[in-house]
Amino acid sequence: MARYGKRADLIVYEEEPFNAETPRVALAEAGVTATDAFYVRGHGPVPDVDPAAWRLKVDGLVERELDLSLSTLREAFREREVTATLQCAGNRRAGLVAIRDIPGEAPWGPGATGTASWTGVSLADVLALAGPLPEAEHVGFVGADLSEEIAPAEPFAGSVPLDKARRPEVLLAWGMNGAPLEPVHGAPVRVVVPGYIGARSIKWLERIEVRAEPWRGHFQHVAYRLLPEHGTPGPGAGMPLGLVALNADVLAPEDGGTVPAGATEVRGYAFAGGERHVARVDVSLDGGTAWTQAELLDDLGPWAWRHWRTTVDLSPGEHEILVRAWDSSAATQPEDEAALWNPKGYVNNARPRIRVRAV
Ligand SMILES: Nc1nc2c(c(=O)[nH]1)N[C@H]1C(S)=C(S)[C@@H](COP(=O)(O)O)O[C@H]1N2
Ligand SMILES: [Mo]
Repeated sequence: MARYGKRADLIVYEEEPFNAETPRVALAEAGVTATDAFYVRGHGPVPDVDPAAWRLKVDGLVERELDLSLSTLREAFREREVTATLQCAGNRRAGLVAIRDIPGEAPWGPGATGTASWTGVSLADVLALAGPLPEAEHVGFVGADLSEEIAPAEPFAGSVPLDKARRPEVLLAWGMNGAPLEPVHGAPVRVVVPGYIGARSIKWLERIEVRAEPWRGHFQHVAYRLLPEHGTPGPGAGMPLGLVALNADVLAPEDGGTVPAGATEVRGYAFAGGERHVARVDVSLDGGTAWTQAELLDDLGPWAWRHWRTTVDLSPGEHEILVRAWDSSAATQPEDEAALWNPKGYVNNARPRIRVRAV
């Protein structure tokens, strides 16, 4: 058993802070990822938060500052459930590392993502009580964990635009997959911002600050920004990441594996991010000349990925299976992974390809 009640087959990159990804087989099991298989991304140690003593402060550009207990939060606002995919901006970084090393960043495969049903209250309802002032444009979230990736250590934090924060799908969540939120996933309360990079879904939430400007702390002003290939990370350098870019990967068969010749099922996930949805997934066996359309599986609602499947006929020998997803804005995935390389290794959304040998 890995730590924090996780399955033993999670791929652990770091023990402290704990960072582990879901193996492809576990992602393939169901559209909703089991909690004991759900990936964990932590920039600091899991803080010890006592739910009975926990308070949520809401301050900044508001008419009324709030200081809420957990029971007030649960009783004063309407409970909601949203099924949403979380995806780390570093998901699939391994493909970029293979081109050129990215020191200091975990070489995540396709499992720094997962889908869960989240229970909580809408941030919008809490903001309505606080009353954002006319100059408010962004909503910042501050976690209780201190990250020593930077000196002096900083709490993990970030912001989203006020327009997004006012949407009903943005939750202050205490439940995950029908059970109380686990400590490693942000208990007692985390933010869930569907459609945005995982880094905006702040765990161990302690404070909400309504602001005129985006968050200026390390995890939004320096990290989680997309630099040009030869760029240097620094305050304000590169573009801030927010909405998730269209992405997909193959979950079965195993890359580099051997399968019986003949009919072979190919499965995977595709996630559109933002307010887009997955419109189509194509599979090619000849490097992208001929494509067949995969079947999209369970529709888990507007904030979740789509699993997909198709059956291909494999003659004995080596095969490369190439996939491209399309979203509702008619965007498809970039062809060339090499063109996506960036110094921090974010947003590898290139078309996935796997090799299998049929015998
Ligand atoms: N307080 C806090 N919130 C956080 C983080 C963190 O390190 N501290 N990591 C973020 C990142 S980068 C991601 S991808 C998601 C991961 O959520 P999970 O660990 O529940 O899968 O949490 C986000 N929220
Ligand atoms: Mo992340």
